[in-house]
Amino acid sequence: MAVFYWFHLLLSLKASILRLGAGGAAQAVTPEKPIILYEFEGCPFCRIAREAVSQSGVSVLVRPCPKGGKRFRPHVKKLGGKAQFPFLVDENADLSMYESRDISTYLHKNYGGNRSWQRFLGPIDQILSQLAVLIRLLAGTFVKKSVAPETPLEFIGAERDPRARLVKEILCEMELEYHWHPKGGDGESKPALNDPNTKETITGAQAIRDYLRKTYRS
Ligand SMILES: N[C@@H](CCC(=O)N[C@@H](CS)C(=O)NCC(=O)O)C(=O)O
Repeated sequence: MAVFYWFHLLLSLKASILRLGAGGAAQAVTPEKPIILYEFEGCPFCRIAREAVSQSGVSVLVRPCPKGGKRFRPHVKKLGGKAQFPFLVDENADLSMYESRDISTYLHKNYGGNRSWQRFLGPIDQILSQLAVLIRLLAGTFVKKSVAPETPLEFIGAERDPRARLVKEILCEMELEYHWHPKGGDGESKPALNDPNTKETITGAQAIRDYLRKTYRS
């Protein structure tokens, strides 16, 4: 219902304000082989990694790992030895890593953008990220039942964009794998979703949320 959407959008805007502007989208960079990010929206450390993805402009394949999720969580344990998030796998460099700060440094060094000044706030940065999780009422933390798409979806929207956050929360809770492009190529400013499985393209966060629930909720 529209009223709920506006309520969540207001809270998401507050979450973006708490992040002091971090997570803007830089010029798009497409890596040769996929960079895979295992993460979940309701994790304050994962947000720091996502902000670095957005600010470096690099496209990544997101494999959402909400608490209780069974689709991708086991991959992380198998690949890295423990269930800790965020976890990044870069097939271009044949490496994988835990630790949000290491991921942030690595992405900026190898793909572009600069470390945001918010990182220098140290523990305050982490506290603000945690507060942003709380202000979003823990959205994107716990798994919801869904049907897995055969081919990963494609989503365009910056980390800083409060509307994009509302979509990523649903993608996360439903463990829907997606290629995340922080910045689109055509100057379109609204979040956009391409679904290669149904060949549909949807723009606008509310419409995308409705589409995901209608198509993939089980
Ligand atoms: N120092 C790590 C901390 C990562 C961390 O504690 N992540 C939590 C989620 S916020 C985690 O993996 N918890 C285990 C779980 O969710 O199963 C970092 O900065 O990346």
